[in-house]
Amino acid sequence: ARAVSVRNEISYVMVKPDGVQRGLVGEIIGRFERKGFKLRALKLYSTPKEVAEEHYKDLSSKPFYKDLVQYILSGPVVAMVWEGDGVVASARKLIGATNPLASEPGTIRGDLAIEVGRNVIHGSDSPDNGERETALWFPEGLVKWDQTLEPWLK
Ligand code: RTP
Repeated sequence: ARAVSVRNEISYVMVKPDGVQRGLVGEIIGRFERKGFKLRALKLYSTPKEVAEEHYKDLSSKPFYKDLVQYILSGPVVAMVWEGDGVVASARKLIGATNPLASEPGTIRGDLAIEVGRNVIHGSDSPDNGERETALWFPEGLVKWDQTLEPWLK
């Protein structure tokens, strides 16, 4: 039997409204699936203003804060939680640098975006924030499922 991992790291990952509007949801989810992370929660979500403000509260003194909140509220997002060893740092690598013009080709932003204010995706920047953001966006909790019980998944 395979050893059970002692780490249950999770990252809160969100396709932002521009990614949903541009039809990039499948492309983005596919990259996380192919990497091998485990999906623990997923919803198309019309974000409440308080949730957007709380999510970005550390940026509330920045000049772009108001535009940022307005952008997140401009349409539905696809909210997700991905689990796996090292998922937070790995998701940040898959996503690429904040400014899409500086993101490496091969990353989500490097391949799919141009503007920092429309950079299609969010990923938690630390395991603690992965937990905190997950609690904020999924107060209903995560879905429990065990891949090892499903041999056709590997
Ligand atoms: P995220 O949290 O969305 O993954 O982004 P990040 O850590 O790479 O970047 P952060 O500095 O935390 O900024 C959060 C989001 O704010 C928007 N932003 N706009 N107009 C601007 O100069 C500017 N700078 C940041 C981006 O949507 C960024 O992802």
